[in-house]
Amino acid sequence: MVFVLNGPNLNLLGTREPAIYGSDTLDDIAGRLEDRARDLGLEVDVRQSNHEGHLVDWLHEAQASEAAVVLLNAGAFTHTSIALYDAIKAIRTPVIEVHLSNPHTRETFRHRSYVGMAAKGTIAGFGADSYLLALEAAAKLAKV
Ligand code: CA2
Repeated sequence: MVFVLNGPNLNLLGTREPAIYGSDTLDDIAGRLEDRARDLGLEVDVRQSNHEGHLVDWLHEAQASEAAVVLLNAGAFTHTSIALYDAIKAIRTPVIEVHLSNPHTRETFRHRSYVGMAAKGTIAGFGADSYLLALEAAAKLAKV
């Protein structure tokens, strides 16, 4: 199982700012991930929350349920959350940081990533394809 965890405001994807985030909704992305996961012999569990603690709980759940990998787009919590940094450090499950945009080409407050400091790796800047590329990396980590 691959957990695909999404943070604040990503429920609004596809409705605003398509120039930055693309026009796919999170449901569209989930559908593409499910299709590719099937081909790879994986399953995905795609979730979204606007609440930091839910993301922390789900990281713990990933470990407890022996998920193979977590893909994490923590939204703006990426740049603020020591709780997410600690949670990623606290679990053995590898976490791949995912972003639609490339935060390094944007405002300086997006250049620091607490998630990236703890994650196995980062894929950013490819729009919805960032998630698909991260799933390919997850398949290699899961050795399927
Ligand atoms: O590029 C990404 O995936 C981000 O994680 C998106 C976050 C942003 O704070 C990060 O720096 C980079 C913001 C998600 C906001 O999503 C929206 C969706 C539709 C309309 C407006 C915002």
